[in-house]
Amino acid sequence: MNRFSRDRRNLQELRDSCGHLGIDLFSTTVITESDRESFHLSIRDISRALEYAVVIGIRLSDPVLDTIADAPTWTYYYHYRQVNYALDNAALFITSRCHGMGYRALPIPASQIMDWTRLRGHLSHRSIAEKAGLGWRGKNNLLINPDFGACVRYATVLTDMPLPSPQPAQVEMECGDCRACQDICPAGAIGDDLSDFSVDRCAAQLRRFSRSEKLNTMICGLCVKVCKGKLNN
Ligand code: B12
Ligand code: SF4
Ligand code: SF4
Repeated sequence: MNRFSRDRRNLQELRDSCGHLGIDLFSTTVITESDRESFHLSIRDISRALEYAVVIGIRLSDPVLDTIADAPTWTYYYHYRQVNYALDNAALFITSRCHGMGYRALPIPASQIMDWTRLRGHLSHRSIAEKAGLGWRGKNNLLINPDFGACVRYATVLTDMPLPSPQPAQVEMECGDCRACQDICPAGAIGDDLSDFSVDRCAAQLRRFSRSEKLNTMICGLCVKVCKGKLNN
C-alpha cells in the first residue's frame, strides 16, 4: 500500500468509528515545526513526535444562541460547558482509537487557558482547524466555517498516526461585505480587517460580563451568534 492510500485508510477508519459522538466537523492536517513554535511550552517538545492533527468541531444550538440579546445568558453558559465536555470526550475517544490502531495520541482540552497573562491555550484550535480546511479567520478573529459560521467549537488531537492533509476548499473563504459582528460587538473590538481585532478590548468586555451576569467565566457569544458563514452574504 502506498503512503497516500495508507493515510486515507487511517482517516476513513478513524472517522467511521466516531459516528456516535455528535461531531459535526472532522478533518486532519500535518503539523510543521513552524506551527509548533506557537504551542505552549508544556507540549512543544512532546508534540515533535506527533506530526499529525485530528481536528473536530461541534456546532452550537441556534435556539440557545437566540437567548443571547445583549449579554451572555446562563443557558449559553451551560451549553458552552456541555459542548466543551462533549469535545473533550470525543477527543478522548479518538485518542483511544489511535491507541487501538497502534499509535500514540495527545488530546488537547477544548477550552483550557494555560497562560493567563498572554491568554493562550496549549495551541490554537482555530489555527489548526483553518489549516485543516474547515474555514477562514473572520473579522471577529474566529474560525468561520462556510456552513455553520462561527457557531462551532473545536478541539484537537495530536497523533503519530499518518493522516492526509486537506484538499483545497471548493468554496470562497472570506467575509465579503458582511459587518454583522462589528455592529454587535459591545466592546468595539472588531475592525474592518482581522489585523484590527483587539484581544484586549474583547477580554476586558468578557471580564465585565463575567461580573455583571455572575457567570464567573469569560464568555460572550455575541459575535458568534450573528455569524452564519456563507449565509451572511
Ligand atoms: C484564551 C482564549 C480566549 C481569550 C483570548 C485569546 C486570544 N488571544 O485570542 C479570551 C478569554 C478573550 C477569549 C474570548 C473568546 N473566545 Co476563546 N479561547 C481561548 C483559548 C482557550 C486559547 C486561544 C489561544 O491560545 N490563542 C492564542 C492566539 C495567539 O492564537 P490565535 O488567536 O489563534 O492566533 C495565532 C495563531 O493563529 C498563529 N498561527 C497562524 N497560523 C497558524 C497555523 C497553525 C497550525 C498554528 C498552530 C498556529 C498558527 O498565529 C496567530 C498569531 O500569533 C481557545 C481554545 C484553544 N486552545 O484554541 C478558545 C477559543 C479561541 N475561544 C473561542 C470562543 C468562541 C471565544 C468567545 C466567543 C467567547 C465565548 N465562548 O463566548 C470569545 C471570542 C473572542 C474573539 N472574537 O476572538 C473558540 C473559537 C471557536 C471559533 N469558531 O473560532 C475557541 C477555539 C474555543 C473552542 N474550543 O472552540 N478566548
Ligand atoms: S459576522 Fe460577517 S464579517 Fe463577521 S466574521 Fe462572520 S462573516 Fe465575517
Ligand atoms: S466575544 Fe463579545 S466582546 Fe469579544 S469580540 Fe466578540 S462580541 Fe466583541
